[in-house]
Amino acid sequence: MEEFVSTQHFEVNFDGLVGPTHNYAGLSFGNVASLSNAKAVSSPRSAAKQGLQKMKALHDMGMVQGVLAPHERPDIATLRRLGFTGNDGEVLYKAATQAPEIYQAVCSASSMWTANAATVSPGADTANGKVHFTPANLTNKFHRSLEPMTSGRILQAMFNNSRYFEHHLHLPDNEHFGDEGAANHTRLCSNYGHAGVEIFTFGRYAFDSSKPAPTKFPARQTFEASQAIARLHGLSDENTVYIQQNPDVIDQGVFHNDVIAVGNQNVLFYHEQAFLDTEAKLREIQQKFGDQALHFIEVKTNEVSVADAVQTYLFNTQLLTMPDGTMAIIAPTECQDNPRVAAYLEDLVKRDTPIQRVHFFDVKQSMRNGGGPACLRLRVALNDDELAAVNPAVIMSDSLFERLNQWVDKHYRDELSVADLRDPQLLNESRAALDELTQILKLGSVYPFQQA
Ligand code: SUG
Repeated sequence: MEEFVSTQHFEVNFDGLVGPTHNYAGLSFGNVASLSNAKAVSSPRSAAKQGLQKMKALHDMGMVQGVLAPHERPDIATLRRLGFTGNDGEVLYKAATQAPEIYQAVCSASSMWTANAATVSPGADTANGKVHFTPANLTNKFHRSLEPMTSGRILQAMFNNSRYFEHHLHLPDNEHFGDEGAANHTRLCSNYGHAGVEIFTFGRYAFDSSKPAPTKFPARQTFEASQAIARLHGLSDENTVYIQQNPDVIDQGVFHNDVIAVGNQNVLFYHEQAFLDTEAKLREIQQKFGDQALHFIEVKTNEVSVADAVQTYLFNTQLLTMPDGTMAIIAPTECQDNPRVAAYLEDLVKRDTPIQRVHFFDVKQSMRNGGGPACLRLRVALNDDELAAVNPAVIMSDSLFERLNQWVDKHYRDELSVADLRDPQLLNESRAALDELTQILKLGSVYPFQQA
């Protein structure tokens, strides 16, 4: 067969590497798993390895897979900003004894959920043809609001070429512009290289309290934040859809839309209760998508309840186009263990949709904090020129997998309790680990401790 050169397009998944302080402090009100596992003992080492196994498996399936580095924790710079003084040891001691809640928050390894690192729009959708990145401000949770500056620096070190990539500052740090990044953003397209429909899902209107909103748990993302991201990225109105999440499901633990819906190419997989005004919104999506028919796969409440979806993370799965063109679901083992969800998935792959396979992964360490397979990854659709401009040291390979496993074995603890977070050694261990990691991933000095 004759070979011809054409532009290729990929969806690259950049997974968050779990940081050395991974723990269960119960920090996320509205996130059922985080609250119900509060104070359990974690295993940073197995958490990191579970994540690496998933990355390696996707690489082995022929996907392009990347790695996103964790953040520096405990976050000494924030503690100093909050008035704790002295040398690093004194700052830690004072914060841990005088303000344990603040201290636990600055120890969180929550940057591992890279679906919340940023919103990304591929070049095919943006006015200037560049790939746009806006780190999420994550204002709703104090421990997460510490992430955007470092996420921005890490993304710039990975996508460091202004010809192809444009980086924005995160939105103003205020609940009116609460932004949770790609967890509330889905892109449908006929091909990764063609302009797609970018769907922004939000929980409430910041400037209009007469509109529906949840009453029990917080709506983390606002309509106004979603609109601002679309403006920054130069998206056209013809290719953008805004959908409000059903406030009732937020009140049942759906703190991000990716807990109740996931999309890829021409498939939107969602729960019947996920959205408000569902029928009209699906029509708008189809109309903006164009002639080609979309597969709207709606899961009914009598097939899978919202409670089962929240417990198993059926929708926090990765819906991936495999190299052979079929789609596969990357699901947590919790889906396999729940008879109703397992039966649903078994039936789904027999239907006439692009989804042909389900692969189960054990990511329990992350799941116990409410982070499934899809939370752990940031999707970036790239063409081959753009991919060639990405820092190659962050792309998964057999040797990087081996190197990162050795690195985890060398630096990570087997067990970590919330009480252990007070151990002053943890800061030194984390810094030593991250310093080495920036060399492995060739990131330069992205952490505050490296810049001091
Ligand atoms: O923001 N959990 C995270 C989970 C984020 C999941 N991401 C997506 N759905 N995309 C959160 O609630 C818990 C941390 C603790 O309790 O220690 C936490 O932050």
